[in-house]
Amino acid sequence: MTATDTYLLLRAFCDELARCGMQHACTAPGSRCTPIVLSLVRENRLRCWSHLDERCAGFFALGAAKRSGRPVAVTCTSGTAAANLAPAVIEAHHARVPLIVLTADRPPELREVGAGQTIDQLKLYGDAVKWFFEVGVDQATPAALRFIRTLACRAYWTAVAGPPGPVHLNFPLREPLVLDRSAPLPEDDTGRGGDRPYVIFDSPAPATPAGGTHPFGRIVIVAGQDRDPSAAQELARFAAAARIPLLADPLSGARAGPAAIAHYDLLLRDPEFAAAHRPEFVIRIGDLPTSKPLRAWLAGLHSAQIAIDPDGIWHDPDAVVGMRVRAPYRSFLEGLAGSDVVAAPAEWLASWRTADDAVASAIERTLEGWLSEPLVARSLGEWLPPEAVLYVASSMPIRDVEEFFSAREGGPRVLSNRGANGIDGTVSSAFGARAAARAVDGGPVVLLVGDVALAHDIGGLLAASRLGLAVTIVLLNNDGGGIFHFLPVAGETDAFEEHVATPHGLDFSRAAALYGCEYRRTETPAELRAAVEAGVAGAVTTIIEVRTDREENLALHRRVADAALAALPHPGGR
Ligand SMILES: Cc1ncc(C[n+]2csc(CCOP(=O)(O)OP(=O)(O)O)c2C)c(N)n1
Ligand SMILES: [Mg+2]
Repeated sequence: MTATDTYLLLRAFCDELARCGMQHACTAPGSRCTPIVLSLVRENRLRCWSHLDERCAGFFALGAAKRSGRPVAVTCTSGTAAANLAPAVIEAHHARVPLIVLTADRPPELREVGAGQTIDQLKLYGDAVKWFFEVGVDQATPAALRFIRTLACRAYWTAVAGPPGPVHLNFPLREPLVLDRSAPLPEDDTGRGGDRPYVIFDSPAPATPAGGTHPFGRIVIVAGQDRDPSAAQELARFAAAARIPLLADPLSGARAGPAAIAHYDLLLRDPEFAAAHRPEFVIRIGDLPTSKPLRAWLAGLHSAQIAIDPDGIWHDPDAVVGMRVRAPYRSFLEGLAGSDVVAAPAEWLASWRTADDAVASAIERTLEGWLSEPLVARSLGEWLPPEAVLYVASSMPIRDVEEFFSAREGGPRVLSNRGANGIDGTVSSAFGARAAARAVDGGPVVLLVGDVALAHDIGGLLAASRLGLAVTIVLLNNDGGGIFHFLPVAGETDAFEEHVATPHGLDFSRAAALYGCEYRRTETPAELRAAVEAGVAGAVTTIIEVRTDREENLALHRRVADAALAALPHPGGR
């Protein structure tokens, strides 16, 4: 096996990835990965994004794959470099995001003999990948070229089909790792004509589901994160036409229209409301929303519950779902719309609607005037245009978006790493979404992030200057993990501040300076709006900091919940 063989095979491999539809790849530097990096970079149909840090590279690829809906390749060298991709691979597994991980490795004769930068990379990511394959790179015979072309297609289609997810190919590579410049790569005519992939993968459209009981009477739809935002508008229209309350997480894209119940998280904290609005039938679409009151309410219902998911995934922590439909929900809705389903009684939706509107007014009144964490989340939902992506960090940002976003036609697309709920890699994911957005529709990307999450992935900011990508970062800086004040651990005062809340005192304007970003500090809603509008219209990454106080934030959330409760009608008195 010579360098020519290695490069011939890898060129065919990358050619097939591009033919299948891949647009983006991420690289990280090293010696052993040189042939893979160079082959990806030299494939003109791929846009290769260079990273210093493999953890950032992995999350950047994840964000790009989420935004584009297509697999993204990520490569790195051997050793702990490959281990640094693990968090992104795990998130991709849980969130069903197609990634193709290409790790370089030592050849067999250099394993377990003390060679440098060598660890056991076989099945390194365990069950978090859909498929692992050790690629025996050999002589580039026509048979081997056909094999590697098939392998690339198999990796691509495996990542997208069924539940999408990550696949891992490990490439043992022998020196020399660069080509002899005097010998150009020979032609290779093993590819198919017409730029077609070597293997086309066809999965038949799923049949419209049959069997089970048709939904009836007092129905609610609960819509969580879904991969197909285009179907969300249809869902909102369907719910409105059928007068079905639509409890839609902003991650579903369906929090819009007259049936959208935006504030279910607050409504369902009222035991009287929750009891009086028990449905006869629940249709669950996409992932389960984060809201604890919603989850608890669903768990305590005795209604029929049906879950619709394109992959038939078994998400049901409380074991209450009685029927699973494996189909995109669009085809389920078509089936329902064409059936003799009787629309829910008019007063059913009206009662939800009145309550939701009352809570919305209570929120407005309570948040008015000053810049708080909930107001920032709510305002971004109202200000951002439909072509924008709002990438939301885990912890309080995603909860505030779920609790406070109002229903709106044409709001931003909301993305978040909710597969494993990590606060890691958030900055890199947002930059990845920005990279893919440029190819999709050019819309801006805004990141809503807490200070600990930003500090955790501060290296992700390097993408701003190195890769020329602009993300508007709205930083909620409460100097620590504000979320923990909502938990019983907040009472453990001997260790809480130092070991749980973890204040750090970081001055993020210095991080902005280090990474070549703009920086603004805003104190009022008007200032924030001006800064966000300037940020999304501009071509540079800006960190817009809003300082808040963790204790005050807890108190404000309680005041909003009290105001919401007081705004709801309580016929029996309270
Ligand atoms: C990788 C990872 N480590 C730790 C956690 C646990 N965790 C959840 S929220 C949080 C604090 C986040 O703080 P910040 O980003 O400032 O948001 P805030 O809670 O203030 O809204 C931590 C450490 C996690 N989810 N993921
Ligand atoms: Mg914080």
